[in-house]
Amino acid sequence: MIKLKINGFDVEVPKGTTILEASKSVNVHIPTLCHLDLKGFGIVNQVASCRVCVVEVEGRPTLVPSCAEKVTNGMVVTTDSIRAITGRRMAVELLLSNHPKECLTCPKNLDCELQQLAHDLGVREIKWEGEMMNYVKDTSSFSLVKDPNKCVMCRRCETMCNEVQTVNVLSAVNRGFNTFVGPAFNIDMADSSCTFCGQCVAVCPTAALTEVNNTHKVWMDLNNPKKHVVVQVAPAVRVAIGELFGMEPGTISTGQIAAALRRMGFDGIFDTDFGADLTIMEEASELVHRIQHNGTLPMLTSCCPAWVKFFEHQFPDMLDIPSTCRSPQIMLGAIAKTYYAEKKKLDPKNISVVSIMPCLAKKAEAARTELSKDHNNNVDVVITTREFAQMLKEATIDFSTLGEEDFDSILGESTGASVIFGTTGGVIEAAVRTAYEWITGDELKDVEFTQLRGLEGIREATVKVGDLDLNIGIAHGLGNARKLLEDIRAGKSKYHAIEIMACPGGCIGGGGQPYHHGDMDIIRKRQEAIYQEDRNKTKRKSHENTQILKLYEEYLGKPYGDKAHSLLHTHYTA
Ligand code: HC1
Ligand code: SF4
Repeated sequence: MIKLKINGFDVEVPKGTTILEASKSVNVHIPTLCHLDLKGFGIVNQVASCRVCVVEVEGRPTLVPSCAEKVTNGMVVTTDSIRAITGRRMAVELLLSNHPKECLTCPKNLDCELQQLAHDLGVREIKWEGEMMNYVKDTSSFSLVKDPNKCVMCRRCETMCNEVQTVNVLSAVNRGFNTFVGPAFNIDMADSSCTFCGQCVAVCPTAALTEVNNTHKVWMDLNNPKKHVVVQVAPAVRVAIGELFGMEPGTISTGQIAAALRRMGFDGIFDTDFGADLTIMEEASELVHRIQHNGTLPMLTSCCPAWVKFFEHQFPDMLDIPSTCRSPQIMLGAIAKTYYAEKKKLDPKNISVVSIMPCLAKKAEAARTELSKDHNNNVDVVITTREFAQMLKEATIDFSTLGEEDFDSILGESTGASVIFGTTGGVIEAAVRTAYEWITGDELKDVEFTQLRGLEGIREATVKVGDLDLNIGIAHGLGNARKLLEDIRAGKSKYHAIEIMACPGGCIGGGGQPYHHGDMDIIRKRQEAIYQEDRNKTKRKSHENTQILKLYEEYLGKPYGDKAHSLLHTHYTA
C-alpha cells in the first residue's frame, strides 16, 4: 500500500493508483474532461491532454495531471490551492479560446461537459481570442453528425472506437492546431467502416459528435393530415427515459411513455416488444431448424444493426452465420405496413412508422434499401430516447406526472421475453424460452436462465434442452464480439448460438440513451429494471403472445414459412 497526504489528510491506497483515483477514494472530486474510465471493460482513456485535472504536488515545479500521475509514498498533494484552481480554469479558458461560442443553439446545450466545467470553475471571460477552425460538418450518414470545430482532442471517441469496439475508424487527422479526430484521410463517415454504434457520441464531452436529429420530421408527419402516423418504442427506452426527467436510473416508465405518445397525437401506439416477440417466433424456429437439419452453427443473433454492419465489413466471409431474421423494429414496421394497413384499410404509402430507439444505428438500419418494399421503407423515421425527451419538452408534456396507459392493439401486446431484449443476454434467453418448449414439447416452468445474465463482456453457458446440451455464447461490445468471431473463423467455436450486442450492456447502454458518462452503475440499474419488467408480465414466453398467434393465423401462416420469409427475413452484403 502507498501512504500519502491529500489536502492535509492521510490516505492509503494500493500501488499503481493515480492521484485522481486516490482523491476520489476519500471523496475529493477533481474535475476532469478527457479522462474516461470504462470500468466494465477495464479500459481507461488516460491521454492527459486537457490538463483540467491538474493538482499541486509538493516539490514539483509545475502542476501535475492527476489522472495520469501515480501516487508514491510520502507524496503531498493539494487539489484545492489557488494555483491548482487557477491552472484548471486557465486550461478551460484555453480550450474555449478557439471553441465556437454558440452554446445557446448547440445540440449539447446543458449537456456539454466543457460548458459545465466553465460554469463550475467560474470562467466569466475568455482572455484570449484564438484562431477558429472552420471545417465543414460531416452530415453524410443517417446516424451521426461530426463537427470537428467542436473537437477538444480529448480522444475519448478514439478509445471507444478503437479499443472497446475495435472498429478503428477514428484517429487524429492533420497536425498541430489543425488536428481533429475523424476517419483516415477525413473521408465521409458514411464511406468509412463505421458501424454507427454511436458509442463515440455517447462519450464525446462536447458536440463534436452528436446524433442526426429527426424530431422535426416527426412533428411534420404528425401535422400532416394525409399521414397515419404510428409509433413504436424499443425495450431499453422504458428503463432510461425517466433519467431525463429527474428520475432515478432504472425507473420503469412504460405506461407513462404510452400516455405521452397519445398526447402527442400518434394514430397507433405500438411496442417494439411486439416485434421482439415476433422475432423470437422466427429466430427460435430458425435455430431449431438449423439444429435439426444440420444447418450452419453457431447461429448468431441479428437484431443489433451496428453488429450487422460490423460483421458485413469485418467478416465478409461469414455472412451465412447470422440469423436471417430482420430486427424487431423492422419486423414491426413491415407488419404495420401490411397486416395493420389491410385491417385498417389504409394505403401503406400513407402510413408513417416512427421508432423511438436507444440507438443511432437504428437510424441507418431503417434506411437500408433491402429492408424496404416497393421503395417504401418499413420504418420512416427513427428518433433516440434523447430526441423523444426533447420532443416531450417541446410539447410541454410533463412526463413525470403522467399516469400509466397501455399500448394500442393490434401491435401492442408483449411478453416478458421481449422486454429482456433490451439487455445483453436477453435476446438469447428469450429464444431459449421458446426453443426449449418447441424442442422438448414440455412446459418450461422456470423461465429465468440466470446463467445467461450479467455484465461481463463475454459470457457462456450450457442449457439443458431435453437431450441436447445447448451451448450459448454472449458478447457485448464489438471488441468482445470480434474475439468470438475469430474463434468461429478458426473452427474453434463450440457454441450452437451466440448473442451479440454492439453497445456495452446491450441496448440499455445504446448511443441514443441519456448520457451515462461511462458509469456502469447506471447500466446495472437499467438492467435490473429490465428484468423487473419481465417479472411484472403475466406472459413471459414469446410464443404465448396472443396477438402474435393471431397474426400468424390470420396473415403470416406458419413461423419460418414463405410469407414470414418475405416479410421478416433478410440477407447480408459484404
Ligand atoms: Fe434494441 Fe431490439 S433490443 S436492438 O437493443 O432487438 O435499439 O431496446 O429495439 O429492433 O426489441 C435497440 C432495444 C431494440 C430491435 C428490440
Ligand atoms: Fe466508431 Fe461506433 Fe463511433 Fe462509428 S459510431 S466511429 S464505429 S464508435
